[in-house]
Amino acid sequence: MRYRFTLPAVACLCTVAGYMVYRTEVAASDIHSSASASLEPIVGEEPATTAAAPNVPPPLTRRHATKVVLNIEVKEHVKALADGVTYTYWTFGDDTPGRFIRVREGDLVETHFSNHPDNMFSHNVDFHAASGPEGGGDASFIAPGHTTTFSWRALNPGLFIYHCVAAPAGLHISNGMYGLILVEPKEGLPRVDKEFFVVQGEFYTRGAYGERGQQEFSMEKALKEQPDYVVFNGHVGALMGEHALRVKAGQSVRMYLGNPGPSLVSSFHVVGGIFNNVYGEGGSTINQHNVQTTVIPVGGTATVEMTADVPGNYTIVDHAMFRAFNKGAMGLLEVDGAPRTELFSGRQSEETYNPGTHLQRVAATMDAVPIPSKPTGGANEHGKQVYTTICVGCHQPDGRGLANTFPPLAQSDFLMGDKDRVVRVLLQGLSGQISVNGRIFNNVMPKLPLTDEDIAAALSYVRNSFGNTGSVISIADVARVRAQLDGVQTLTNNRAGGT
Ligand code: HEC
Ligand SMILES: [Cu+2]
Repeated sequence: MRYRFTLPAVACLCTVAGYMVYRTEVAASDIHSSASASLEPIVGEEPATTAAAPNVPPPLTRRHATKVVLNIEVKEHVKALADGVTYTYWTFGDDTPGRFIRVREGDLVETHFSNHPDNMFSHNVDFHAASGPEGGGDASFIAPGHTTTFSWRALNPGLFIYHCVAAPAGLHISNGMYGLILVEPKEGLPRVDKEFFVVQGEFYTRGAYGERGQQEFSMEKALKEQPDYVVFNGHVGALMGEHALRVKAGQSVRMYLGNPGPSLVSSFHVVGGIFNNVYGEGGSTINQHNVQTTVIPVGGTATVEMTADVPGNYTIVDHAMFRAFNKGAMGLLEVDGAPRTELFSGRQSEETYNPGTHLQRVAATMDAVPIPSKPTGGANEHGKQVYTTICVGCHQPDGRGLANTFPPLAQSDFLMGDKDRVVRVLLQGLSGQISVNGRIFNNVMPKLPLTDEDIAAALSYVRNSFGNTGSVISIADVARVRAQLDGVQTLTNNRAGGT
């Protein structure tokens, strides 16, 4: 209205009107001002179109804005977080994530929000798709046994998170209070063959990952942002096995991705796949093509489109790999179809390859390591020297070895058991399957260039280091075992040339 006063008095009414119309158009497309002239009229009313994870309701065919009636009921209930692990989830509807909601740009979303009387806590909902204080957080905040209604216009197209923002919001999100809402642009989205939605979220439990039984929320881990669980669609395995996402080769797939966090940014990746199109951060335009890994910010989304032409299993991960392999952030996209060997051959051949193994090379360099023939100090210091120059490369400075490769000497039942057997290992080398503390190792320890003094000192040292306490092994012990073995070819020699 103030423009009217800035215009010269001579300006005719039609000029004013024309200016006003022009201004309204700019506002509507660029910033969605609240100018009521830009709002489409609401025609009719219908229940909200929703679907449970990982399914997405079908595209809307409606070409006008309407009143969408959305009902959400909050529940606090025990559900399986992983096999044998339970957690008290707080959910929008029956499960985490809440249902995928699909509305059209311009729709009026009349939200009926109910907090079940069996619940213990007050809750609310913040729609990132809504423009207004707290996205409705304040308008919807209610105690158990209450229900509230508020309405908002879905003015901006895009993919949005909704979540509980009741204090402490991090706790309510950690407990599973989130979902996705798609505001389709007026003209709709390009059609694809399959649509899914995947929401990544964290769980902070007192017990470590996989610890059985009911798990309580750990505020300590939450404050450190160190979850034991990072999962897709609320549960370990929600997209695995019979719940894997299934498509046919060549079908176009759109995945709506969300990340309520509460703390970790997701590096979303489909192993073996490339995203042809990415709607970055879940906005309304494709802003990138041919993307390997897309980022989903905390409290944000991303929409990706891909087509897998080659059949097979495509693993879905947060590429921060320890989350994928050790905390649950893994799913599966199964692509059915006839082989496409012209695109991807699969394994074409396999033969043995032996340019000389690491162990053989280490053994070869051993000859070059000078080892004092006489102890420089007490037996223990000599033993320590042998250990830190020779044994350390494989058994590690802390004596703990390397998983599946070099057995531990720290608290090793093998080392602390039969003395003569241990002396034989040092005299001959060792190959074939052995068991150390119940774990199987099947590797080669080469025969090392050691004198009887070196062996006695080294074994006495390791049997009294890394938390071990045991009897010493004397030079006489080594000499006795050597005499017994006299003439026996070493295992290392037997193995030379590889198997
Ligand atoms: C080149 C790597 C390498 C070096 C160097 C090496 N080891 Fe080993 N060691 C092995 C491997 C591999 C095994 C297990 C062999 C198997 O699986 O059959 C082993 C097994 C052993 C075992 C029996 C299993 C256990 O954990 O108790 C003892 C004892 C042992 N080594 C002591 C030593 C000592 C002492 C030295 C230094 C003088 C040494 N090793 C140097 C690789 C090495
Ligand atoms: Cu809540």
